[in-house]
Amino acid sequence: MASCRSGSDQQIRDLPAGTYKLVVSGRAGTYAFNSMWEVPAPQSFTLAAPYSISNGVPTTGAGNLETAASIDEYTLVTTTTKTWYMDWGTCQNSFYFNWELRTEAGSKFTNGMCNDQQIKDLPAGTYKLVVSGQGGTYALNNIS
Ligand SMILES: [Ca+2]
Repeated sequence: MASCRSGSDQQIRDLPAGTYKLVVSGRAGTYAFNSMWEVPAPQSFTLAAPYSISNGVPTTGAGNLETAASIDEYTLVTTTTKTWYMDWGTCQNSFYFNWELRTEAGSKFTNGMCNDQQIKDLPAGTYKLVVSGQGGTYALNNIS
């Protein structure tokens, strides 16, 4: 069903219930299979101005990607079109840290990593900030 490249983690989506056999083959040598676990459902939060996030803020589970496959989703509402500045704080595993700002309809408005960024001319509306990565805590000091 699925195969892996050397050392790369992988998600298997929508695996039907059943009995499976994991078959390992390749060139001679040792290998390690660290673990296999169920991907947690995304956690959802609501952000209010000044839209800051840190471990446990605004509520438990925020600011923390508990596993390498965790996703945190933040809903925020803006009332006027303006340019926003996203001031990201420390992100563990920042090399793999990603965020995406989606419109209410679910399409991507912009995205980025753990670097401060301006979002130009964001129209008023309801948005979802979706955060993913390889696990660890992160902080968004504010969006202003
Ligand atoms: Ca979380």
